[in-house]
Amino acid sequence: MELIRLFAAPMLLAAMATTYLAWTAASRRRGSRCYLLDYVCYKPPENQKVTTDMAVAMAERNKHLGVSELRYLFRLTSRGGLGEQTYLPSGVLAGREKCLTHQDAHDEMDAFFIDAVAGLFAKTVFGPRDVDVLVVNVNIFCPQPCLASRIAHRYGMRDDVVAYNVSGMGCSATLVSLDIVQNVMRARSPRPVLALVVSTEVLSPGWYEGTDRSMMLGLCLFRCGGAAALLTSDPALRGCAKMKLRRLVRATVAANDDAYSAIFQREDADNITGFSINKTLPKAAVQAFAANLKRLVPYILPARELVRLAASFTWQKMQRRQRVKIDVNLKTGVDHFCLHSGGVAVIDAVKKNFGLNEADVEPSRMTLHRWGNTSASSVWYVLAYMEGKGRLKRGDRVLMVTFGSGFKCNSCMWDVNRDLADKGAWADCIDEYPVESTANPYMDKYSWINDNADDDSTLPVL
Ligand SMILES: *[C@@H]1O[C@H](CO)[C@@H](O)[C@H](O)[C@H]1NC(C)=O
Ligand SMILES: *[C@@H]1O[C@H](CO)[C@@H](O)[C@H](O)[C@H]1NC(C)=O
Ligand SMILES: *[C@@H]1O[C@H](CO)[C@@H](O)[C@H](O)[C@H]1NC(C)=O
Ligand SMILES: CC(=O)N[C@H]1CO[C@H](CO)[C@@H](O)[C@@H]1O
Repeated sequence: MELIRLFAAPMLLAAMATTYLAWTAASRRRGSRCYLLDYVCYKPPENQKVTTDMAVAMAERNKHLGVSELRYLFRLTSRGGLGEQTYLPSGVLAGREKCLTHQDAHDEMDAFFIDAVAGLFAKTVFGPRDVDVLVVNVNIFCPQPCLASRIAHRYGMRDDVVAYNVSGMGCSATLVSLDIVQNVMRARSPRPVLALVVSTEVLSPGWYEGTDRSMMLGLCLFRCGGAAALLTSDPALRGCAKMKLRRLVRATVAANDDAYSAIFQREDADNITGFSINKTLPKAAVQAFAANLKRLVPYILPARELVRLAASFTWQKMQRRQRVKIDVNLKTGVDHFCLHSGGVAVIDAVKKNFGLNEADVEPSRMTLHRWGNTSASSVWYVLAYMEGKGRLKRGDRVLMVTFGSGFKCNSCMWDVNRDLADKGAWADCIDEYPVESTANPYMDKYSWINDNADDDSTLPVL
């Protein structure tokens, strides 16, 4: 019996390795061709920049907030990891946050569409009438007609363009959009498809003026931003593409109560609607990432690492361990980690749980510092940071990981096609980064926020 067990392990390993090799070879052949031609991250106008002083003034003019709420809000601000250059909608900056209108939301979107989408067409040889598929993802604003129609209208797109608008799918919606694009490409293959993906978030309709602490966090983190990307399945364009999509995996852990309620839109005790963010958020992110990785890992890690994992798994099983623990070394298959810069706590949790170091998460931290949490578009800013720093070289592998309400973790693997060095939206500030500390240097001025630590226990981790 013992002998059989002893031999079973190497045999199992050999079988697993062979199956894996055959399987990945087949899936590589089968895999859709989806190339990223180019992308543009939106840089809002200078007059929408918000400094610590402006954020403090804004909080102080909210008459709902008492001293204890202000103290709480400022403490969050001081630890949020945001710098002095993030952007807010002009309606809020003009002091109209109490009475933001439907038109304000449209204005916010239009400014982005005009700048980023037009910028993208200007950067490539393609025009709006070349687009076959248009996917727009905006979470909390779904007007009639939808935003996809608004873009098709503004740019005079063809009448056979297939347009999708994705809403309510949280910060990980960028990869939901990519998944849609990839599926259309597969369905239409071998006919080539040109796809435009537009990812952004509006702040105006979601602005929260109440006093529920779990809902105040958003104000300190969410900032204006957006990105537009052009993708193709035409192999003839491979030479000018920036990256090739290798594999995309989606995971939703909504069956778990805590994960499901980690980010929730609801009314507070005064019936003011807002987004509550639960302390359980970093845990939900780690759980969703683990669920995602389980399916992604076979496609992204080299055979030797998979064999090592299989061996470790078999060994633990043979020892009849109750809980099998697998330490995946992601770095064997990934050169760059492009993580959603949602907040400091999520970045820290992912770093700790998946064996990453500070250099791996630097692009995400710096993106949070420069642009804030720009929701679904944040990964594009992170990618632009890596590119701007000249770190993306031909053949490099980039793992893009997004998190969002649901709770979802969608991730994908890109292969870099050529050396990239476009500074994009970072052009005027890339040399100032990385900053040594993302702690807010101006909070000393408001030292009274630390006078009383009584309400620290209710501070959700950022
Ligand atoms: C956070 O989630 C837990 C568990 O799902 C729940 O009991 C708690 O009420 C939530 N807190 C807030 C502030 O929503
Ligand atoms: C909130 O709305 C509910 C249902 O309409 C109502 O019963 C309650 O009194 C409202 N609360 C406040 C504080 O206005
Ligand atoms: C980032 O912003 C989005 C919405 O804009 C929100 O769903 C998400 O929870 C935020 N991330 C964190 C860590 O707060
Ligand atoms: C899938 C999805 O989010 N569809 C939305 C598209 O836009 C319309 C109008 O803006 C919404 O009502 C849909 O929910």
